Amino acid sequence: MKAGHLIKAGLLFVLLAVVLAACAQASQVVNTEYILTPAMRDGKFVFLGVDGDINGVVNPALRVQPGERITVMLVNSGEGTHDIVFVLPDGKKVQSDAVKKKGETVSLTFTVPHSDAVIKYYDSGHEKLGMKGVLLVGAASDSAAQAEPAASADQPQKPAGLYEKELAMQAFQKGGCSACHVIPGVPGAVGTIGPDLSQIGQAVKARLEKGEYTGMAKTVEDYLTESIQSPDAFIAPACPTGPCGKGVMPASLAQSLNADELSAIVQYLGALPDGASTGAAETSQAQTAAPAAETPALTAEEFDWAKQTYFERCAGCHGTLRKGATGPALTPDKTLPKGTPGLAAIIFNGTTRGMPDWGKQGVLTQAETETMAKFLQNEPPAPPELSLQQMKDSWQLITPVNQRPAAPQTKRNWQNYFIVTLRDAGQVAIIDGDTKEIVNTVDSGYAVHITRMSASGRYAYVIGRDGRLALIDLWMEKPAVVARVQTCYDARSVEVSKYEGPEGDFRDKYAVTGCYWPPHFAILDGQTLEPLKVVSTRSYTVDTGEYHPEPRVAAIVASHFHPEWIINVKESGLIWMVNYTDLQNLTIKQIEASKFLHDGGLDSTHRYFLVAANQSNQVAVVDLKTDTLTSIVDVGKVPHPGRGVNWIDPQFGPVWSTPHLGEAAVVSIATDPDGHPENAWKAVRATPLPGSGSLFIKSHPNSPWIWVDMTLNSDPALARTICVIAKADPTKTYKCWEVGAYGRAVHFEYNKDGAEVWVSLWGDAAKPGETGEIVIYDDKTLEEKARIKDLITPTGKFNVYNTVNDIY
Ligand code: DHE
Repeated sequence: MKAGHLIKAGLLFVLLAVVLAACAQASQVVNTEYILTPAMRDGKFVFLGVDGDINGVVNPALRVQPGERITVMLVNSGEGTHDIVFVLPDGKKVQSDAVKKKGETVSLTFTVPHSDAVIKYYDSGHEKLGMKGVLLVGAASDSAAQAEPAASADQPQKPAGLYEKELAMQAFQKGGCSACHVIPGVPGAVGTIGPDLSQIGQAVKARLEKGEYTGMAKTVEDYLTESIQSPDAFIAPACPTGPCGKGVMPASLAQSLNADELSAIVQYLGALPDGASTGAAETSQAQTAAPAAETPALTAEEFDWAKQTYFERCAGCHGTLRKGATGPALTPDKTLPKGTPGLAAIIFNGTTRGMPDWGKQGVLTQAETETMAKFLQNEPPAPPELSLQQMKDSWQLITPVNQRPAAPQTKRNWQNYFIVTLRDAGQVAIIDGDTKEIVNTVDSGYAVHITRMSASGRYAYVIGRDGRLALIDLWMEKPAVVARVQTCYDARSVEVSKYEGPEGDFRDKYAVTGCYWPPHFAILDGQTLEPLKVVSTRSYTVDTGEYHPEPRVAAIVASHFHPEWIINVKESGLIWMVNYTDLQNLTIKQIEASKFLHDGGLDSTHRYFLVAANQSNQVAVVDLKTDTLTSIVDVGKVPHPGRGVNWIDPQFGPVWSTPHLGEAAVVSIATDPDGHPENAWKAVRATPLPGSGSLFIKSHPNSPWIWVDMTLNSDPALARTICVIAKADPTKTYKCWEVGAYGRAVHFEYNKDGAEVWVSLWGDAAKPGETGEIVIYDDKTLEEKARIKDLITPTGKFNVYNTVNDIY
């Protein structure tokens, strides 16, 4: 039996079963049955009749007698979502459920009117694209159907005077295609999410001839139409950053285009590579024919939701004023040309350069991604400033210094405590590294970011994304918050004064917070958190000297060579050496480095500080003894070291390494100008990883391993996979494995003696049993030792001893 016959036999069998079931329930007998299936004809989606006298007929006219009961079955023989709707003469609609997968069937049974009538039927998602026909009751004739108007009000005709290519330009613009694809001749079409379409016409022809294509189309036009209407019918093999994935191209795109626009796009792409609009006249026409779309409107409620969600999810990478940093700028000049569908596609699917797939993760729905896309095309609202007085007003001294213990009250080994961020709970857990018991859980700021310890280790400083800082006294029997303050509305970093030497003893004296908004840092009393001074970081960029209204404070690290903090100002690319000996006469030395400074750490001697300039794909090195720039080293795409890792490479000597968000590799920079001058400050080795999306790396001087995650990889299995690299053979990973069956593996920390490694499995706060856990490994054997379960989205873990002593 031929495949077609098999399908038909199967369809009839299913139909019979459905009809029998319907008969059993219905009081009336079904007189007429039809089977329809979606198909592609001449570049359009249609209903195709199956069996009987409508077999093979496109959008067949179905016939019934007045008052009859009819069953229509819809079989999804391809991909894409379809349904069928009948509009009865009284305006009532009879609509089937949707069929979403190949082979899925649905049927409708209803009674037609008792007099002659013409009843329209259509697919609710594909009517405009050609899926429509009529059901003729009694003597009603086809001519009524054929007399349908050529285009309805919501299906505009090609605007008068617009040529095919201009129409295609307008359609590309409307569909937001340039956000994801390279399309020659289309202004701004340099996207890297979807396949490069430069040669698409030719490529499709070859694909159809070779037989590697699996969709329903037979011609280049049908293939291209199908790829827009049913994007997952065939997944192109290669996207710019790896294999293309299912669900990336938005299935809703076809609905935003009318039939002429769709056809114009198909004709344009089908003619590539030869038919691109390359002529200057055409291009300029195209540019004028594709004016920036109108700013989409939002209701006040949508705007407030988007503003809050943007702050919570997006501002960290794109900036409060959306000027761009870790992520690209999102000002209306950049977002309007992409349009709502293009932006929504990126927000839903993410990118391999580190943009999370908010839709796929289930954080945002399709409708929410569209609301966010609209918000991004509006001017960013400017948030308020925060004065020193306002900081003072927020300050709460819960336990004054003289009421705190004079010596540790606890018998526990408090220097082996881990302060663990419970991100979505807005809390930190203080976990005893010896017994693995949770000693206490305390409230801190919203979406807690990092913890740093005072130089003595006694105090933990916990900063939330909302700029709220909590001070925890670890000497208490049950460690508790002894002071709180808010110094920013949006923050990522906190550090303490650690210097002790000829220039004074500043241990446990000051704390400093680094703010994203307002762009400033604030100096506080280290024991009480009383705000003492605020300094704005607004200034000019290192490259073009352009004024930047929002240069945010990224990593802050305390120098051991001078009483100074190294304050990394992200957007300006300046590293500020802030000397804290005299706050009234503050001295700041500005070192010109590279834009988009983010996170970094010290080398093993603590003399050099290495910081990722992430969107510059560089690492800047500063000599903390001389307070001068040592070098700027090119590394891979979007380095993200955390504090990095120090180890001895068998070939190149002492090195510091970083993984990357945008590249599947750990890159090592030689850090020993005295012992290995020929290699110093060069990227000497790249160790390949199975995937990109790494956030953190960690090692310990006693360990033979380097541990690395791939937290933001879009493949869920890789996102929960960690790898170790053997220091003895750093040419490849030694072993990679999945830490759990859900979530994302993120961030490592050693216990005090370097025998154990703690890894977070970052889950979903809304899913009991999968909220997250910490998995503890024996560092020698790599065997799992324990799991601390049911933690709410655990992320960073900071061991008191290792944090005080900058061990990584
Ligand atoms: Fe972080 C460090 C900024 C997202 C967990 N993160 C840092 C530092 C900065 C920073 C500037 C260095 C602080 C220092 O050393 O003083 N982080 C940002 C962002 O701007 C970004 C990209 C986006 C955002 O919206 O916040 C961001 N960070 C995250 C996360 O999504 C992580 C994984 C979980 C979370 O907190 O939401 C996360 N960041 C961390 C951790 C550190 C960190 C655990 C400290 C690493 C260490 O070992 O020192």
